[in-house]
Amino acid sequence: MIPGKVYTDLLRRSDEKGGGLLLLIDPDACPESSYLQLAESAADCGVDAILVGTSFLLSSCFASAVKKIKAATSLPVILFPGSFAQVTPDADAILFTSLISGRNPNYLIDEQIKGAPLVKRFGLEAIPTAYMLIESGPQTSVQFISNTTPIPRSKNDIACAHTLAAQYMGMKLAYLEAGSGASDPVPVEMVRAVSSYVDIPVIVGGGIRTPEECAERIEAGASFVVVGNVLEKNNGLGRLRELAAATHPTETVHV
Ligand code: 1GP
Repeated sequence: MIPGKVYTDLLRRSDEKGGGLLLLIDPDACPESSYLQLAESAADCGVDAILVGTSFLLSSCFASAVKKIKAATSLPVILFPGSFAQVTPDADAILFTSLISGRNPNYLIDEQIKGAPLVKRFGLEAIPTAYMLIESGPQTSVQFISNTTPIPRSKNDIACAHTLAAQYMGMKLAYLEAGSGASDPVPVEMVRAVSSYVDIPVIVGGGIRTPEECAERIEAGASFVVVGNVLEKNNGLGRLRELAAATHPTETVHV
């Protein structure tokens, strides 16, 4: 499969700036006015792309939220779906994930079979992504909903073996996930071990709240950091700017 434009543009941006920041918007987690304000300001704050997704939907209309987010930003909007029901038309691409750290066939292949025809029908760029849950303190929503056991946070060798298998199966990204709002982000040493062991770019997210936590993971080899929860809680555009700067260590700032 030939890598698509969204994927190649994202990697080029990350290469040029030494890393990248992906803003996760969960339309179920904050009011529409708040997430649209984040979407409108994201490009100016230095964000590289917007992910949209949620573990489960209680209140929002997901398709409508994606459409409004897309209209509010010039950045690529990439679906990060919790289920095939979140495959909607008004996005540029989709992280076509398989939850390879788990052994639940529903999230390894069933959801993908239901979602694939929709991806084709909507003309979305599919980015094959190995999704791995990493132990992160108290149980997160994604662990509970997926009914899977995360990779123990001290077991770098297990994370490396999973990621290498994903690379050999043709996946284009590896996503190390602590879970949204996790108390303990993915350890820096695990990011370093995985990033140096495989050739595919590594994304890391879940419970990352500070510029320092972003910078440490980029320095350890991650190509992208994902943040969501900390911005939903604080609605902080200033914080978003700081987090973006911390993920772009080699960016030239013009004054
Ligand atoms: C969750 O990795 C993302 O899927 C982002 O996590 O919301 O904790 O930033 P946070």
